[in-house]
Amino acid sequence: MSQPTHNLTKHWQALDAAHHVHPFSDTAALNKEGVRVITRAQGVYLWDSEGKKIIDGMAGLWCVQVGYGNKELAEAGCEALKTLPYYNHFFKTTNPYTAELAAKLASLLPSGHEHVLFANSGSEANDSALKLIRYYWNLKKKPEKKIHLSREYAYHGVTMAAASLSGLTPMHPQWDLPLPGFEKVPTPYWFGAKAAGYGDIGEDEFGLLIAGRLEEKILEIGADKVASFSAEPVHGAGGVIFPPSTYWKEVQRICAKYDVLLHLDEVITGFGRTGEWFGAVTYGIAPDITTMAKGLSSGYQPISAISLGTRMAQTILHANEELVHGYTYSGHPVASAVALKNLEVIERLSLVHRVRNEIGPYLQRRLHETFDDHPIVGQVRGIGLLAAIELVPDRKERRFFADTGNVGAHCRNYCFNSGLISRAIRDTMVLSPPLIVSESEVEEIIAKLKSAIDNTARDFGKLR
Ligand code: PXG
Repeated sequence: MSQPTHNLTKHWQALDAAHHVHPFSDTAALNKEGVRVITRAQGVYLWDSEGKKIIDGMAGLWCVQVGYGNKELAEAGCEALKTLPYYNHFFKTTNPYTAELAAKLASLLPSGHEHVLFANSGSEANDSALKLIRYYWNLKKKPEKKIHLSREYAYHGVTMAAASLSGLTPMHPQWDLPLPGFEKVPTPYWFGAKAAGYGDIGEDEFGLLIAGRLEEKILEIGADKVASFSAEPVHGAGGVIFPPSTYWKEVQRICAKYDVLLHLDEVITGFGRTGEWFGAVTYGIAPDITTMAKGLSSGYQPISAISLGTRMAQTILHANEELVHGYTYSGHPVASAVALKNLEVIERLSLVHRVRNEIGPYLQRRLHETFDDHPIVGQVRGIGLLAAIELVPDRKERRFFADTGNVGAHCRNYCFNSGLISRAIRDTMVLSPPLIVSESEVEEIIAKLKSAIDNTARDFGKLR
């Protein structure tokens, strides 16, 4: 595989076209275009089957915290595969890797979160969290508290419940979702506020106003019927949207006032992405339940977790009955071993500190220096190693391009052709590089993005 040939590319493309249905893709259209075959990766770089080198500004799907090709993680997985390739936790059993991982997570999580359950993906974690929330209210003898609130623009995954929880509307019609019992509230997307008809409102004021919409929704439904409010500390796939400084405090006040459980989806924001171990710390949030995946194993193995805060743990762990839930692969030994090693590596390399104090501020500063005055950039925003650049027709106005997504897709194609992976969400270019990215690699990402945005501006008549 180290010297891929054109013939092999065609071979893999043909097999894939004949048999593989791709996630979030029009597979028939993709097959006409020809799928890209990624064959190896090292550090922040990927190589395709034609030998093209690509810098990964997205850490895979927001998950490869320690970068690709980390030998320690590979060896930890290999060792577990040889020692205990599989066993489950159903029959009065545990294994050393999973027990140690649970304890390690308890030491890193926000205070009060001492207990974790394991699953295999972010979607499963969120699905499990909703079940645990329902169970909690049943145990509390408030079975009528069953409505799950979440936000527009939220991405929480694709199972029936996680997709119902998600607020990205294209995720629903194909599957007759959301299920009954899922309701949405607006999100404090300040950059879009003017276009959405909120006028020239300040960011902090907007944060309070939108938090107030949560309160209105709870009152409209009746607090006695609302089970939970789910949210990402920062929206990821919905467009890398950061909360105004007023927002989370007010949301927590409202949840406490109406006895609504707060479920924090840390699938993207966990494990250093925002410069703390968890987004809860960055934004001062005390959740009742959290879900995590992705960076937990740096994506090297499929594993996710759900942590219970004191209140939920005390109730659920003292129910004096069996918890009728769990997956064949909950706390898989190989995935647990890799996740455990991943957390050890993140700690030993001080990656969280590095994101908060060094490489995160460096990335943010360079993005501002490069794009603040660009004719088609309306806003540069970010924290840690998470950033977004809003492409707009006029940089002075918070207004979007008419044909949403077209300019973003155009820019993303330029990025890819120059060997950079950046995501376009609508017309927002987003970055979420591995936490080990160096300053010179940040410069490479920014130079390629700059050239892609310049070319895009030229093509749309905004730059000569
Ligand atoms: N919660 C959040 C916040 C996520 O970002 C999930 C849950 C679901 O995780 P799983 O492991 O079930 O995929 C996610 C996943 C994108 C993209 O295009 C983002 C995700 C997944 C796939 C694509 O940005 N996030």
